[in-house]
Amino acid sequence: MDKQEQNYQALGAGRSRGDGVVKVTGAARYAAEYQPENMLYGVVVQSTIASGRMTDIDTAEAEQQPGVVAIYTHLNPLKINKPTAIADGGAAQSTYTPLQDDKIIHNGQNIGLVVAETFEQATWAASLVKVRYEEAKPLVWMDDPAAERQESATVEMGNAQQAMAQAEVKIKSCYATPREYNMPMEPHACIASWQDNALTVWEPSQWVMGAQTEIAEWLGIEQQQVRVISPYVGGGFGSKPVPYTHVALACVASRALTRPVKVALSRPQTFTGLGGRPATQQTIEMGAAQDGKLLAILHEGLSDTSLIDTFAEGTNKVTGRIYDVPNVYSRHYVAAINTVTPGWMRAPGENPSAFGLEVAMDEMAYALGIDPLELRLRNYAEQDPQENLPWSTRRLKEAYSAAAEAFGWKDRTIAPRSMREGRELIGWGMATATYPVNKAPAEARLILNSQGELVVQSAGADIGTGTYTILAQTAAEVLCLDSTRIKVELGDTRLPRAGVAGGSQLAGNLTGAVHKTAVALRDRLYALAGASSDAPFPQTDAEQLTLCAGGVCLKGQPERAVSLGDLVRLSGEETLAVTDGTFKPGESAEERDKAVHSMSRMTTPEEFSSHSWGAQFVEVRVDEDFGTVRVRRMVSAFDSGRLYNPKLARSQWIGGMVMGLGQALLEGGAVDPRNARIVNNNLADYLIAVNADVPEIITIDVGEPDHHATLMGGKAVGELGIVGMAAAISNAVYHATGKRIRDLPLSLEKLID
Ligand code: MCN
Ligand code: MOS
Repeated sequence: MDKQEQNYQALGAGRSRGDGVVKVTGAARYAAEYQPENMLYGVVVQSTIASGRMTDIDTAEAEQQPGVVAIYTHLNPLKINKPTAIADGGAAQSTYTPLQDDKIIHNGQNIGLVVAETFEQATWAASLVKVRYEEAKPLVWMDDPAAERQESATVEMGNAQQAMAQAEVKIKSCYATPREYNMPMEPHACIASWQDNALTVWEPSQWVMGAQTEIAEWLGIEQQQVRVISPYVGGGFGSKPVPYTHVALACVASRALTRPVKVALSRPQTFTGLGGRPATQQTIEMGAAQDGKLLAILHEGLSDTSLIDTFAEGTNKVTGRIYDVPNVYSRHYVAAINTVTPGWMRAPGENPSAFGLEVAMDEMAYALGIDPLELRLRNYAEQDPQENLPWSTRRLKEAYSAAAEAFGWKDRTIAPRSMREGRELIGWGMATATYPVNKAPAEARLILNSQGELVVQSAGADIGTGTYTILAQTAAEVLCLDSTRIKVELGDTRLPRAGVAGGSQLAGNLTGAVHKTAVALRDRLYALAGASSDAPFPQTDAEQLTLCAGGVCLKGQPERAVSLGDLVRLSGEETLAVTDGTFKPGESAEERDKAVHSMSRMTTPEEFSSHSWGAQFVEVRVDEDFGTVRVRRMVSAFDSGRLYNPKLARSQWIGGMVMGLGQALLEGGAVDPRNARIVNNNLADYLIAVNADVPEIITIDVGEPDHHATLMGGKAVGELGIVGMAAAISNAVYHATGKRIRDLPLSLEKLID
């Protein structure tokens, strides 16, 4: 990049967030902050048992309260159609439809909606709704033999049973993670407004076109009748890929009452109004030769799901992928219990899968008496062992050595409890992180006006990640404009087609789409500058033209540039708009729609195996008397390919690492065994990491552009940082204390037990 390009703050520059100022000044409007006229407030009623049926709902007293407009239950239902699940080509994570019958399948199930003139009136009236139940014994735990099991994913390589029998050194352990909750700052809240046979929904969304699909299905209307608006999202972490049932209730109520209806879940209601990461259990048996060569893995995992939907938290997503293990036999099962359908949470699958595998690697290192990093290097996979494909790029060795060096790993003494300072036991642990590169086509529109101002549009979301910023940077790179002056518009179904901000792929998908569109716009500008006889550069080929700061000029003659605004004026229009992207030319509108309204086109690169990689090191200090664990240092080196914006990529990586710290030490839904109710359903009792828990964090970028992975050379960023953290911390706690804790969180009582 030359000096001049750097001034454009183009792709690759570490500029600050374009949406930063509106967010910190409060000018950015979130879904529930819109104020359509004549709005009503809906409050959701949730069940207080986990299993059985409702025998009666008494709403008489509630109906008489001031301001109450309507109360909907299964006794006077509004019709909600069953949506198509993501797995079946739809967009729903849960297919539960409230109000349609008397069945109770989980505690905290949305069973009714109270609508009133004010939020307070609706809240009060909802508290007076009396539900009578016929209660059945709930299935609370996934290992209950009565819970129906389904096999969901199998990985089979070589002959693991046989190889295991011959292995000289073996370990076998069970690992567990509890139900975890995404807990974004912005709780789930939407406004639905039915007017003139069409519905507008302000809904915080990682995927507005998915929301459009599901809402249209619920209401039995055309997708075009639904507009979803979501310019800003106060975090999702996987909990806002698609709308949940409170949104269905808001939409049908608005249609029935022909007034806008706002429904905001209270924080406790978000614990059961939608899922979180399901609980997992896995058993890993690992066999190696004395020299540390891994020979076999036998693995069986389980995660919980609801009685009506299959959501698998694949505990074997990384089991056969990271190391060169010739023999792997791994199965993952789901068990159906009385819970809300669980869903995505940052690195679904990869995260618990890596927790098991990476703690097992540490256990194997100790069984062999080999340094844990050395063991990983001895089993380095030079190609993808599971797919038998070459890596597109894999700078994991570089990540190991850069992070180990920055951390000072060589000074570690291997024996547990061998490092201490005063009363504090010191533990150093490490783990590997990985996340795949996913891809899907997308579109963008670029609009240039006669003042030379550029707007970039896409339906894709910015959930706090940096989409606004990197799309301006992409256009800036092609068009030689200052990216900080380019306006970006996102998160609206009226904007050009885009898929989900999930699976850490949107940055790659949208930078690709904007790049292609910017090139198309540049070609239009060259044509305007040189095509006709009265053009600024009459009868000049595009090859002779170039872009220079704010204009088009002949190559080598930047002093005689024609401004972009003037070129727009030459076109005879006020603006020049170009829509393009990464769909194959000639693909029909229907095919394009299907691609972004479902996940049918989400793929991974074909000829190569493409993943991001990371090496994560931590230091913990454990108070020997009290058992308290503090993470003192976190050092991670990552290979995410080319970084579109190193400042924002670091922000993503450290966000993942902090979330992983919370997962390791604090997080876990506490389930009441009597009634399958989540007891700690609020942010006072459901603990997540806060600033005081977070130490110095060092991140190191070891990536290189990977054009086999994506058009612009970047790989996944958003979920990578969380993947290895819990294992690294667990391993560090073992090193400090000699105590191996295999079920998260690593809470105090488990340590002093
Ligand atoms: N980036 C980059 N270079 C790359 C790739 C990405 O600089 N090669 C930076 C960009 O700033 C980009 C961001 O990283 O905007 C994330 O890019 P990507 O990895 O493609 O992830 P998505 O845009 O698809 O975002 C979703 C991802 C997921 S799946 C979860 S879960 C998650 C995450 O992002 N939830 C988040 N990060 C989050 N960050 C915030 N603040 N809030 C959430 O809810
Ligand atoms: Mo992220 S959990 O894939 O939305």
